[in-house]
Amino acid sequence: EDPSIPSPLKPDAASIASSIKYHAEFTVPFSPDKFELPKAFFATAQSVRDALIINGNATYDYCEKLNVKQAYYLSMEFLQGRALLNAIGNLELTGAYAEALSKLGHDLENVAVQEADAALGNGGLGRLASCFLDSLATLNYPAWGYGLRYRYGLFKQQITKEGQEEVAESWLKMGNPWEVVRNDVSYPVKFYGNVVLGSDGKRRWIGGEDIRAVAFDVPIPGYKTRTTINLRLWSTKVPSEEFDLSAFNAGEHTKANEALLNAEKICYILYPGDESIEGKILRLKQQYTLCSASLQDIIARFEKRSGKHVNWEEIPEKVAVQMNDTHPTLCIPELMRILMDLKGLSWKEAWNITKRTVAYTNHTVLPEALEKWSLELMQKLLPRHVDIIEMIDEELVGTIIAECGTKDPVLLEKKLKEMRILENVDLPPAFAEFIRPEEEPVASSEKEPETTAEEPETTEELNINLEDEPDDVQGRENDEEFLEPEPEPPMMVRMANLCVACSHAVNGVAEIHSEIVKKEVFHEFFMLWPEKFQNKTNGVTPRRWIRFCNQELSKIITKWIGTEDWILHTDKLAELRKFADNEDLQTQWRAAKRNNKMKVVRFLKEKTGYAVSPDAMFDIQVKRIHEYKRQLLNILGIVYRYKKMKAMDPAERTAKFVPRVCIFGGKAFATYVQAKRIVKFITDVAATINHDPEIGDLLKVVFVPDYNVSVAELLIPASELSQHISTAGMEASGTSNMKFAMNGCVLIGTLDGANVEIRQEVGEDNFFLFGAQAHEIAGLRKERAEGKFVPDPRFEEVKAFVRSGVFGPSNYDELMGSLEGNEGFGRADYFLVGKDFPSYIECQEQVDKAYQDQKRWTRMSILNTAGSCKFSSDRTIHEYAKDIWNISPIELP
Ligand code: DL6
Repeated sequence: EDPSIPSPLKPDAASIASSIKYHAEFTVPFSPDKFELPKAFFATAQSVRDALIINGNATYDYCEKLNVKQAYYLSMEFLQGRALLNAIGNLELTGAYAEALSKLGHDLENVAVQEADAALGNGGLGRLASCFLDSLATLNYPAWGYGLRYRYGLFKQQITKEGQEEVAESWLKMGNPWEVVRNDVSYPVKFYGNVVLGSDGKRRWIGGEDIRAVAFDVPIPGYKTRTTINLRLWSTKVPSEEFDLSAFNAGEHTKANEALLNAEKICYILYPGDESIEGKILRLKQQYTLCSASLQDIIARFEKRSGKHVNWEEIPEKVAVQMNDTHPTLCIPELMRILMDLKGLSWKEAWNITKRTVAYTNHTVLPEALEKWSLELMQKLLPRHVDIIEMIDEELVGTIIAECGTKDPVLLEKKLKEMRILENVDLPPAFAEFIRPEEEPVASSEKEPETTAEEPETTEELNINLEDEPDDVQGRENDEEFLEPEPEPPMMVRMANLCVACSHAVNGVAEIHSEIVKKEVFHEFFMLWPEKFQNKTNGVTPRRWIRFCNQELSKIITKWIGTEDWILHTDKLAELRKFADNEDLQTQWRAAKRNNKMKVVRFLKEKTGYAVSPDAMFDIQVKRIHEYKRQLLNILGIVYRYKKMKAMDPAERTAKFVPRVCIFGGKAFATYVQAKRIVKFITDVAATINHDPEIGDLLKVVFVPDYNVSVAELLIPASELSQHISTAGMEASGTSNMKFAMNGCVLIGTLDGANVEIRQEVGEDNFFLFGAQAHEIAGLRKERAEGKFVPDPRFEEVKAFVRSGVFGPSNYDELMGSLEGNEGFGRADYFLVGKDFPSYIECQEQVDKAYQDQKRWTRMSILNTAGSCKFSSDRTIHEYAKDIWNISPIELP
């Protein structure tokens, strides 16, 4: 052993310092003369990475040796955030790293904030995937994550006078010190081309456009264990660095680079706009790249571990593939293709293996979010997969007919309509006799010929019938002359139906959501295969979401429980219950909260210029901006409060209202116009209220720009009240609600998603409940549609106030109109803001009353932390491992 090379497995401060110095000199992409913060971060991260690689290799070798069953989590999103503090925290090296850096003239906290957030996700779904990785590693499960290495993370949000503006987030600008590129691990991924029948009677996919997916590995350390699992992210490039040298030399520079750009753009951004055909194609290419490269990799590993005698039927005993929502659905036909076309298995064999290998998690019941793809588009891009999907659809049709029988054709038709994977497509010829002739589906699907066209040059050539509505033909309806024939409904592939038909397990992410999945969204499937359906209530990692982001509270918890075991066994948090009224604990608890609030006060000043008081209640709603999450209800509640305040004299105002800082954060999808209007409205209200001298510290409203994981880590520990106020039945689970509760924040919310279970766990008295319940929503919408809804006068008052111009020149017609039966602006309060408004503002009055009694409030806060045991992702992962994946932990020797 060369003693001059520092060993990452001897982690005292001195050896860490020399490892950092080594990296600063030899491995970082910075010039040699300075050792400033960005370079210090990079060198520190690389020194940590050494340890992670050693542990990661040991974990890999051990799994290989034992050849145990392994779970693979496929997700288009991983919202990792920053990694440094998490990694050294999990390795229990935080103190040693702080000391080492201080020897080198730097402060750990300043170094850590140099790291760009890895924002390869959009919201809860992506952050859940990241929490799962932490728990999988911590609990020593053999598992990997697979995703895409987007060059640009979720956009950076800037708040200007116009509202939200999106700017590209180049998180890789300075390089990524955590990843290891594996140039020797790459797979071909094909698009377009033809399917031909070989002389052996088998179908083959040939021609088309080929790219390669290259593996980038990110090691994921567990807490207090050497187990380090892998997040493999794919990046795309051209095969064998194709470059058209003659075109380049002839001055055709763009053409020379065309193939490269075509391949690389697949991994440019998460969720490229898909209004255009180009955008749709790119998204489908992304999904297929993830599925194809990951499945090829998984199968290659299975083959290698099998040794000389590969028994393909053993795949389900060695491999579990979890599809995080429908985005990775293509891994179903891709696994079938690999097994049949490349490994020579029969349809029956491949189908049996696939069904026992894949499982699906549903994360949304919003109809518009249930993915569908144009069959035509898919046929052009992935002709072999469409072949396979058609056969799966045929298999499903056969099962439905066999189960339902043909005695009741109306029922049979209803079931087929709801359950088939292909929508608006004729029944396969073998089953055509089962359709009642007078009600034959309108779409005629002339089956594509055996071979499909070569890759088209332009999108016009694609000539695809997308699902878009025809142009507005208002006013022409009664004019016989202009009556056009009804356009044929487009043929679509319903990805969720494909998932349910092929998965051995289907789960929702909170109890109420899983019930809705069974009783409504996939009811017919549930009747057919009740045994497939499960619930797996989400969870969050207590390492990142209390231990590391809220150090002060963590110390208090450890002190009062008498052990830090709660970080691994959150059921121990329940022991705090018995101290909920203890004055010493209450005093320490409040002090920790105040210190966390002080950090936020400084942060808000720096980011927004607004000065807020740490003595006011911090009331927070941070999540993606969406109409169903009802940021609009929150801000209208604030407007109502402001209006009431203005009508009172100062003494009355101060007696009645608790001072509040109302904090919003979240991004609106770039093309979601209504969500962007909401952002603009919040910032306009903030500008008026915050500058009103009569109001002062009694009410402040702040929209925090560019909400991301790191901002959440700062805000959540400082929160006192947090809002989870979706229209009941629409939020699948929510996970920030769990993080807030863990950090001693009291929730105000509807009976929706995981709120229901949180309220059960923390106790009804410690949760502010309001609003209509999920089973009432359909009736309430109907009532609205029939014009029977009578709005509360306070709701009318608040809308009129907004329209009066108090918050600027706009009358907010589109927003206010959307809350009324005003068809011009769409959905006539589809999200029932007006219905829930009275109970919401009354509930907020209860919040004020409770906060005025600080002892009562602190008790509620402690009981929220104590009651949050269930919401650790460790619990969730154990459940997936046992009930769905059938995997067991491994203990590294
Ligand atoms: O399961 C994680 C997370 C839930 O907590 C949220 O309630 C839910 O909205 C979110 N779902 C999605 C689905 N998006 N799509 N498609 O992000 O999942």
